[in-house]
Amino acid sequence: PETNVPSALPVAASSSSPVRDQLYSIAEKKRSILCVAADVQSTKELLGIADAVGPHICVLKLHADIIQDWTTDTSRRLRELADKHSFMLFEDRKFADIGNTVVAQFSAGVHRISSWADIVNAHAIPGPGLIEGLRHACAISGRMIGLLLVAQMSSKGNLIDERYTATCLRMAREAFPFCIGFIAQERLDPTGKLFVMAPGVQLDSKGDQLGQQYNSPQYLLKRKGVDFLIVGRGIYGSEEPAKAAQMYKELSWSVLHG
Ligand code: 5IU
Repeated sequence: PETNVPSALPVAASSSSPVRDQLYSIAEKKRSILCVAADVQSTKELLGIADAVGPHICVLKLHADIIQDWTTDTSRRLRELADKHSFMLFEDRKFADIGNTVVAQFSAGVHRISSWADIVNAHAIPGPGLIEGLRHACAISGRMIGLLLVAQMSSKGNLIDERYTATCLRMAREAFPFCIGFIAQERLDPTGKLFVMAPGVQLDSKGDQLGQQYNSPQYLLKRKGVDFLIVGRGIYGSEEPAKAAQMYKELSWSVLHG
């Protein structure tokens, strides 16, 4: 069923999560609810995209584990660009193991995610121990990091049903303010305190050969009530990523405020 609710931006006033507050403050300042998914495979490309789209985004989403030459220098330079252009770094790690394991996955290994990310996400399937583990690792890092639960997916035939999504909502409420929202395809929390970032956004395509399904910014923002849009290939795969990012930024902002 379609929710038909307008997006919640701005609702920052009721928030007591510093990460959420920072995100909404950046969004307001830059007039951008755009997150670019930079799914490229080298540090050079990643930093190039980040610098090019930086002025137009509130969040840069990445998969550190597809960067073939990742070093601590990659994260250091990414953080410099995030500070230069004022955007947040979202590692799309989709943690999905027991608490004890995700503590290590979050803080150790080659990527040391908790040392540089502002936002991470997780599947809810292991239960609350996973969230506890991530919160613990976050506390050890001494950094403010926000968690998004994957409550729905954009891919065809995914196994998530309404009951699972409703359970995610319950878990997220219990975990606020560490958990600040969802990756989903529609508004889940009627108050908008727990926000939704929606992937599967592109204007020029309906999907890909491997099950991805795309919707338009208009549909997701107006009909489904999501708060932020995630665009990957529609931007980094275009001839001029900076121009494409500006277009998606302006279009999505005007759908909400125009
Ligand atoms: N992503 C999805 N759908 C989902 C989830 C994550 O597409 O349900 I959870 C990720 C995958 C990719 C980005 O990093 O969002 C979308 O990229 P494209 O716009 O290139 O399809």
